[in-house]
Amino acid sequence: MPPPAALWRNAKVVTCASVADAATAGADAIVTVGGRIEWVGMESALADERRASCSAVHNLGGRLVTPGLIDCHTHLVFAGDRAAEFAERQRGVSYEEIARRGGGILSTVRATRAADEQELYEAALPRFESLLREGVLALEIKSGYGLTLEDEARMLRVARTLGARHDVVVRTSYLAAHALPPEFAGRADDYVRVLSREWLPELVRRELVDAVDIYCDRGAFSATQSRALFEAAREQGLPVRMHVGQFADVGGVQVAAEFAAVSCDHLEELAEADAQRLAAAGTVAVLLPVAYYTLGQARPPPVDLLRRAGVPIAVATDCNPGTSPCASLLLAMNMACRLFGLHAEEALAGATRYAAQALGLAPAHGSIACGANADFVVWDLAGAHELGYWTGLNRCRAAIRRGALARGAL
Ligand code: DI6
Ligand code: FE
Repeated sequence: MPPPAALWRNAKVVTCASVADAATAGADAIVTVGGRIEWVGMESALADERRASCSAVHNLGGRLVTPGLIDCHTHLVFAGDRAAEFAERQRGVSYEEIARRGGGILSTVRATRAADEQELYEAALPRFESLLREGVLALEIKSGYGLTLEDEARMLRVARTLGARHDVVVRTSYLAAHALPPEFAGRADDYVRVLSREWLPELVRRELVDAVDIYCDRGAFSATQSRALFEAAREQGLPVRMHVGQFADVGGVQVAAEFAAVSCDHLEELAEADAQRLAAAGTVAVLLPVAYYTLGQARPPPVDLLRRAGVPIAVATDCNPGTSPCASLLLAMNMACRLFGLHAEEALAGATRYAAQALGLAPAHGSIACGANADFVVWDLAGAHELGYWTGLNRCRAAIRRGALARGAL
């Protein structure tokens, strides 16, 4: 017997197949079969035969439908919090100064190392669920607060468990190159060698790593160290990505482009020639406006330069305890519009189509198209431009995952 087909009708379907397709509804009906989208278009053009094959018909009441949202950059697995540092920063101490004193990332490393797997899972769960309530159906989760083989492995296992228990697509990124752990103080090159040559192959063997990331910036790792890591990633056949240009341009983008990185994230500091390099390499620029906002940075990423160069732009939460204590992708979209000047459709495409590309999930995810997974969201909103307009108001009505209702009600 063929799998059952369903017709989802009377909808404003914003397909997000491109930025232009994230602006307005290009269809009013979807046919799903066995967890995939078999057809999308105007119902008036639906062939009688195909309509007759649909054993279920869902009337969506004229509501907005978008692809499932995708948060392509999170550090949501960690223990503890850094609220005290937030208070310190309010009194004028800088993020980089706090990090130099052994606070910052290393303070979360201490808390995360002290937490067992169950504690880490329970700490991450509210953040994870907050994203799901907003219609997030796929997300990336990084390691990077363990900084030993087994502590990184534990973070990555928790990420896998979150995805499996909630039927959400989770892609992991190995970010041991996040900060220099105290055991390696003064020996950054040694640390990069160990995490690249010893830990990475072992974590790949345990099937815990989908991509490799590095924090390449002033006060973090260098372009040369990034190259060493990326060579090891290439030997493992893994895609690479890079936190780069958050505070300073230390030459990371050139290395990222050379390795055809799937994404470069932050990019507040980006040279014109490097924007061209990203475009030529097919690398997605992942903008993280909540981190920019939390740190009160002065210079936004050069969005116009990215547009002119033709670099695909994604938007993500960067959910982390230091610079982005935020578990709302809708808020990140709002801030991408208000603080970085993204257009509404660019923010939506950035949280669907291009987020999927950054995670290697396109074209199966991130757009409503024939052959894609039937993962989409029904909103109590009149149009896609309203998604990044509201703050503190979540109008996600229902999430459909692989053609079945996963959350909410129709
Ligand atoms: N992502 C990161 O990994 C660092 N900044 C960012 O945007 C910092 C994370 C942290 O402070 O814990
Ligand atoms: Fe980050």
